[in-house]
Amino acid sequence: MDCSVLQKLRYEYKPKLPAILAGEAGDISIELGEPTEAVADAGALKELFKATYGKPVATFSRGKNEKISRELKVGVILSGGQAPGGHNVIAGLFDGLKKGNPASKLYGFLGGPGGLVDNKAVELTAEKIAPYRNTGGFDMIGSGRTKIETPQQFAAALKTALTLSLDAVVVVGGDDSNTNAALLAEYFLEKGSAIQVIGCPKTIDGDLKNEHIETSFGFDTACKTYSELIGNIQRDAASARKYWHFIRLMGRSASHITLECALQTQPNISLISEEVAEKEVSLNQLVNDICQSVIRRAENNENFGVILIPEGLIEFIPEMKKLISELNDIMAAKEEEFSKITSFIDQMYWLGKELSGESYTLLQTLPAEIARQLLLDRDPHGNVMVSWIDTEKLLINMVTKLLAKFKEDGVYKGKFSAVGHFFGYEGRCAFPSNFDADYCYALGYSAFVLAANGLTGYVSSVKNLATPASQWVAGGVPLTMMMNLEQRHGAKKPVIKKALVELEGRPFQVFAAARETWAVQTSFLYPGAIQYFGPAELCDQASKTLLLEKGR
Ligand code: FBP
Repeated sequence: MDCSVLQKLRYEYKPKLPAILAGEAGDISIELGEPTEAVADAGALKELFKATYGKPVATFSRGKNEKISRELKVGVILSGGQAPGGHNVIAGLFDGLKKGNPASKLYGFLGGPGGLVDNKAVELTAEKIAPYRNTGGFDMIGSGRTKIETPQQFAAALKTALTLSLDAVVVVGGDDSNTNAALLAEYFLEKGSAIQVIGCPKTIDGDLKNEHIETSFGFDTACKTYSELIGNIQRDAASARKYWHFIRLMGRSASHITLECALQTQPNISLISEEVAEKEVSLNQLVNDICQSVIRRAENNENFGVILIPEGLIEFIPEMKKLISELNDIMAAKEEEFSKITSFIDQMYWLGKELSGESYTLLQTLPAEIARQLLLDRDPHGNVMVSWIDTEKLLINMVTKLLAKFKEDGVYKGKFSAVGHFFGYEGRCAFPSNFDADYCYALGYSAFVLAANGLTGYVSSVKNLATPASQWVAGGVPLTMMMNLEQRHGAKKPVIKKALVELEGRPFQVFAAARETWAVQTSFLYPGAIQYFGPAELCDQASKTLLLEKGR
């Protein structure tokens, strides 16, 4: 098979493992802590998860453990958006299984959770896995966003697992997919089946994190990739001195990616959605703030700059949030009726009768292109597809108009020309950084240990990530511990609580302390491309967010 030089060298890379996982497989035992509680809504969740609620946190320690050498059959699913390192989760899981017992088997479900429902699986062998080790992408088995939610889908999933005589299913996914894993674990037990379900924390968005999950995999690589691109644009902007670049970054609701990229590259402005919500900043205020930075830089003859915009921003601007939430509820309740209205004008007319007066007026004042994007389909979990909304264009449009007005009033004398960008897919399948390659391999390996020990309703956890990999701490966290009830599709549903940017947290505080300066003075940093081979301080560094959160 043809491959690039980097591909070849990455196939040979040996991920670094926590010391506990690097030794003999049979030498890993499990310590269980105290029963746990959900982050909120404990009573309701106890009712919904009768069999799996409140399990203890599991930590691995040294000790003989015969369960590790059990012959196992495990199925693995890659769920949701791609994130660098998914292939290494599979490689770590596979290597663990084979080390435990060479007769154990791993199956990959094709195309995401739908593969489990429809029984589309392939056996994953050493030969199949070899060309994917330490590479980006999810193409080994594909991914999908099917949500297992109907009784028929749950029954079909169980049927597939029984047909393949599986001992466990490992779901590699974000908050929604791990919520699905928790529901599946509960369902299997409820139906009297011992088939276990174990999750793995994936998502470039970085919003699946808590005390036990220090980061989701893929965040590190995606942010480093975007930061390389932002740095390149900053150098172009500082060379040409004629454009303001508005760069929207993926990340769904949370602004972790934008904050991390801001810390890595020091652009002029970085909008943080969580702060916009907290301070109830209106769209007009936001636009005015951007204009003030443009004006002050123009006074220094710097008619260029870079602005980072989190893709979820629009959902956090108070008046937009209200509009989107009304639209979500209306579309959940009257999906069929709405889907029959085909023209945009008719859709707007219909919404005039459904939305509150305030929200309808706002919808009408938005550029038609943005209004149209807000009315597009929701994802299977009921979320508005924020990656389809061109917020950077909306801001460029509004900033251009306001600056023209300031010019008329004689307040602004500079030149303003803007270029919009959206970075998302560029970062999701990059070769995983050493951090992600090591972390994912360890997550996969830990998932094997959890499976061998018969645990279900757990997510694989590897902690202490700000230290060298040998000091990482591996174990499992009960999924119900991370859950609460939230409004989805017009009803309260159990979901894993998304971790948004904490304004009191160190990453935001460090950024906030410097941003006034960055807004006016050109303070750009140029991180360059991810380095895979070389000294540890260049190649193995975790994200700034993680290091700051861990007090480094
Ligand atoms: P996950 O939450 O599934 O990991 O997805 C992450 C993400 O990349 C978001 O940042 C983005 O909004 C979304 O996926 C885009 O979805 P799609 O790949 O379906 O276009």
